Amino acid sequence: MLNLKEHPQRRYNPLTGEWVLVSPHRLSRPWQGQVEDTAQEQRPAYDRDCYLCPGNLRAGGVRNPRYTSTLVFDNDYAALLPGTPADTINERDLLIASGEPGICRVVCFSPRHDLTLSEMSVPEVRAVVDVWVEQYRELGARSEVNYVQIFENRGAMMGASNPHPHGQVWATLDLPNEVVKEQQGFTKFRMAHGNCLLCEYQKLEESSGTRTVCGNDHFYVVVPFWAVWPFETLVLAREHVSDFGGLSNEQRDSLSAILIRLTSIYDQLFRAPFPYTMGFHQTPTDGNSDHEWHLHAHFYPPLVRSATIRKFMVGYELLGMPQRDITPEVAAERLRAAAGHVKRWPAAARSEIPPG
Ligand code: H2U
Ligand code: ZN
Repeated sequence: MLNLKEHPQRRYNPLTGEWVLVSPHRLSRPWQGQVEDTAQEQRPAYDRDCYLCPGNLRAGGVRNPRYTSTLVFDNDYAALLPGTPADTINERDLLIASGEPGICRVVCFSPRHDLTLSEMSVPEVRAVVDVWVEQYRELGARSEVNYVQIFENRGAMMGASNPHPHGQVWATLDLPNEVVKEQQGFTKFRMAHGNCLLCEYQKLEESSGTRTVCGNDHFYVVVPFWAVWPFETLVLAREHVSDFGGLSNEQRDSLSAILIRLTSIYDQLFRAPFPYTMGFHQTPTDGNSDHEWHLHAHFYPPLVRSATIRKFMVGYELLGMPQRDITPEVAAERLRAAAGHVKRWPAAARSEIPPG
């Protein structure tokens, strides 16, 4: 009999159709590899050299306004450019390319240089959520935008160029790879079961509670059964909401609170600020109503065991498939334990961990 706590195993990700190798027996392996330097510098509330702080000059020569809440601007080094010809090139089915018009924006979460989402109040994060909703609507309404990818890279380890709290929005003509895979996952599950994959998954996870991290009225956080990154989490809307366009006022507050709660737990786990890439997946803005989506966010933190040891996708993972040692169940347990040690919860983020 396969014992998920003991035996090497493959786990299936029904969202992407990919498998991950889990090796629970390998946890005690010694480590003599790279140790990341996470020396914490004290950050000032305002940094005159920061290109995201209010009133400062950006690289393109534009001066930021003296903003008091959030700020959105077109990325001065945009990876995508509007007006790019969307022509396709195909040489013998071997050399295939197509032009990708798009728009890249930067979203500053706060005028304060020294804060992170975990240290902001619910109304402050709510302002960020409102900007995301606005960006999704505004960019998604353009005929040449079929997908709006909203994300945050936090921490130098994840390649963030600046500690000032900020995220990015990339809007493209084509659906990106991960989105194409997930769309197939939702469709395949609905054809087989007549229901939404993530509605069903959430019910299943909440009934056992084994992988539950936290939750509130409208959102629920789980370490997915198929997680690749050690402390990867999935943030799910409890009701079937397809995208930011369908979020009520209450749901937006609830999302703000859960983001604060989850990032506080992460900060507590090893040492703040915990690095990660996070981002939202939701309905493409291609006007194709056949596709059914369930709004969710992925958090992909790279840390394994401490603030200094990170996971690399190398070796077998590059050539074969992703692999993990600590099981998703143990990771969820550790995140729940960390939650119990958070000293200062922002008032509205204090909601209880669902029993499990
Ligand atoms: P990251 O830290 O996630 O890389 O985001 C910062 C973005 O800010 C980055 O994409 C842009 C970079 O191109 N940027 C500007 O748009 N203007 C600047 O003056 C510097 C950086
Ligand atoms: Zn700054």
